[in-house]
Amino acid sequence: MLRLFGRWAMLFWLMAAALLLPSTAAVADDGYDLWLRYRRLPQAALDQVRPTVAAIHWSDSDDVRVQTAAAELNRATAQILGDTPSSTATVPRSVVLGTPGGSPAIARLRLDLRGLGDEGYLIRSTTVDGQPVTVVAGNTGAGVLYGTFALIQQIQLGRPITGITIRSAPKLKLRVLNHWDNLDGVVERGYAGQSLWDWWTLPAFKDPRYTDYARANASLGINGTVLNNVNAKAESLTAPYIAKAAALADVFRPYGIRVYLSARFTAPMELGGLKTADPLDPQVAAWWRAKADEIWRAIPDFGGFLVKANSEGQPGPRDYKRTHADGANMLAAAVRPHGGIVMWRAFVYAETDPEDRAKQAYTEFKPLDGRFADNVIVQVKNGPIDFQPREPFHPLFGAMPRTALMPELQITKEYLGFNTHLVYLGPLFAEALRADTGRGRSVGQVVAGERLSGLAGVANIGQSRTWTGSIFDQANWYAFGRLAWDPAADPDAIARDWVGETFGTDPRLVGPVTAMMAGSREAAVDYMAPLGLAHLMGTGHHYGPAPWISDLARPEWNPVYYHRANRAGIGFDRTRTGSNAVAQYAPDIARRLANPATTPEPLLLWFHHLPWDYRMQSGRTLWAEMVAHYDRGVAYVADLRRQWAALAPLVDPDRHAQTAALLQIQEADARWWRDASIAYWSSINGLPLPPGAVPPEHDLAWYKARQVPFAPGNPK
Ligand code: BDP
Repeated sequence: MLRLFGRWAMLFWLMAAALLLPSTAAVADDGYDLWLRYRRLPQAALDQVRPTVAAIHWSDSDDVRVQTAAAELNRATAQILGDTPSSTATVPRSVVLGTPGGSPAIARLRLDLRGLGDEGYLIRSTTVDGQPVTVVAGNTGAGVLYGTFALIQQIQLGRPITGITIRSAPKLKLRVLNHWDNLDGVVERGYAGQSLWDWWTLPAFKDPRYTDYARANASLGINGTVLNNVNAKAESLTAPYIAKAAALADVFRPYGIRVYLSARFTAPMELGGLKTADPLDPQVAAWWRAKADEIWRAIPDFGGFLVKANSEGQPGPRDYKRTHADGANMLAAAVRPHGGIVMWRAFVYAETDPEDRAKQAYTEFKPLDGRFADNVIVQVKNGPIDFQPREPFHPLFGAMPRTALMPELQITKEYLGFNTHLVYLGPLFAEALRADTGRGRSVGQVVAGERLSGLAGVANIGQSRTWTGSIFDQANWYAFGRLAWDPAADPDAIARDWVGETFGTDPRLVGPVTAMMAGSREAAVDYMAPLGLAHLMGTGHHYGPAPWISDLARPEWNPVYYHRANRAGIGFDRTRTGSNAVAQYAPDIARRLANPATTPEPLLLWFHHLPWDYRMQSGRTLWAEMVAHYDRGVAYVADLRRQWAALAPLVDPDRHAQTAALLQIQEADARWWRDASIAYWSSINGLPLPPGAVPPEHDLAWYKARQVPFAPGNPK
């Protein structure tokens, strides 16, 4: 081996591996290893893999990301093959990593890397000097890193690694996690413990977990992270916090991950002592320019800012009678000299606006199409309201052809049972990205076609040993990353990969667990908010059912605002006779949604107020259909429990027990949602339960009295 590659002056990456790898000792199967669970393969698989991938890999590149890749591959193969690296030094085959620009070894192979862009990769079985090798190449170190993780995945999943050619490149440029982490360590809508960022001990102490976080993200192709909450504190832009962010950026850089910060619009007043934050005031613009310069001095590859403005009490340009474009463009000018970007959120609504909340963002942003600077990307939640179990796609997608838009998904399950419910979000994400805009392209295609493209996901990560508060919530982080790489990817195939990497490839386990995950989101919709209902949860915490709430100060924070149930019927009329939100969609879509008969049933009550005896496709009345959905949701969860129990022999005891316990909570919660909802709807419609339906366990007063004190993630 040494003789073979010696003349290419290759570097021996084992030393680097020892230096680069985090020292965190993995405790057996507590979930810490995520999907990067490099367990020894079964003997038959080992015999196949070992000759091709020895635990020593070579590159002559000095790109830090290629070095990271080599270190990761060494770590993976050493653990998977169960060998110590030195004992395999004589194995005469291996993997060569690198870029043509940085690695003479790769350059000599004259690989066709066209079309792979800055981040794509090629994995190829080939020969060098008559010796078989596996080559992982990209145009940049980032591509090599992603290709290496893809090769590791092949090995983990027992897929062939000889005779292969795998080419892949991301469809979206910005693949970004949004952490809603506060500087005091509390994570808004976080269900996995305190923030991963220990701001108190940064920048001096770089917790090894930061490196493992970066590894996990890089393995999915995630290339950016916004460190702090969109409900931002100005302090995150002070020198001490910039230094802390810089320390994190140093850890993430070798993994191809850039750091971004949420910016508070009034920071020039709070930190700079200015009298205004008016975006058209020259002093304000100068303050932001100087701030950007200061940040880039500390973090040379800083990505830019994320801004929540004029939403839920946050300050913004509207306070100065300026538009969102004025605000975004002022910041964009400040970051432009550094190649930075501004992600400007369209999650904007106001209680002072009597218009249907579902319409407000479109009304505000659509007229601004073409007015945003070219380094601004407008970040739009997948649906028009707020990360509900099911929403139609946001009408802004496809409606702003001269503006770059990036969808924002919520990975943390604020409205889907926190970390206690097993709800795999792959199908929700895919549904949002595949939605037909009525303009010849899906949401995913619209955004992938932008010159600046991206996908944001509100992170579900905290200090929990499982990272996400449960094993199955890891799959949601995973699915987000995979869909950010390829918005057209199949969520079931993603789940299958995750199960294989997380629990092992035993088909007796992979099939059933993938199937459990596949229907779990629909089950949550069924037991929480069937047929297009939304926003029925308890105030503040957003955990359990409270469709009866009607006394909150802001009208659009009350569930009754959304379901509009009365003796005659239920649902929000968004057709011409109501708010006419349907008119915000492309004509074909609008026409279909304007008529209950052509509205997809899963969205029926989002768009229509219908009588309780409205005839559904099943032949049932609407009321009977609603009850059937509640029952179906509860039955699915009961079934999840049974299936999981049966899998005990195939799953390690710790991870099995934790999941079993959470499923028990979920089943009780699903019944709670069903019973409380049915008790409430019956009190409104005065109808008897459909024949055969089991009455709620308690009366409505009991459900109304039930409190959810100290629920996690609820901002005070
Ligand atoms: C809502 C959350 C709130 C967030 C807000 C947002 O309840 O905590 O601040 O979204 O996205 O869903 O800004």
